Amino acid sequence: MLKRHLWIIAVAASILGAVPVRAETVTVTIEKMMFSPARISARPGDTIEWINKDVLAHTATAMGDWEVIIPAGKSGSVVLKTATSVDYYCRFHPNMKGQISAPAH
Ligand SMILES: [Cu+2]
Repeated sequence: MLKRHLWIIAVAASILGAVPVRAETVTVTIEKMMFSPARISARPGDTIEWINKDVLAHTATAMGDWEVIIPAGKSGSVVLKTATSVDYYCRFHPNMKGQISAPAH
């Protein structure tokens, strides 16, 4: 009986191990000229979505990599391609800064 239970656990573990990690969407709100939260963690394949609640347009710009323009009251998104940490800022308001870090393994 115990052997049978162990076999079921082993099968369940192998099935769970084979399921790829689902891509997630991480949302960042822009309000009062700030990214909130300013620091997020995300994996490659995850979508980062910025929701701009300000009456000004902003960007999320990772220098030399990607840029998302987020009009006033709108949202914009990017699919993360790299597993390294990325610093980004708003090109229109360079004091607005955010960071995307790789989750700890
Ligand atoms: Cu801005």
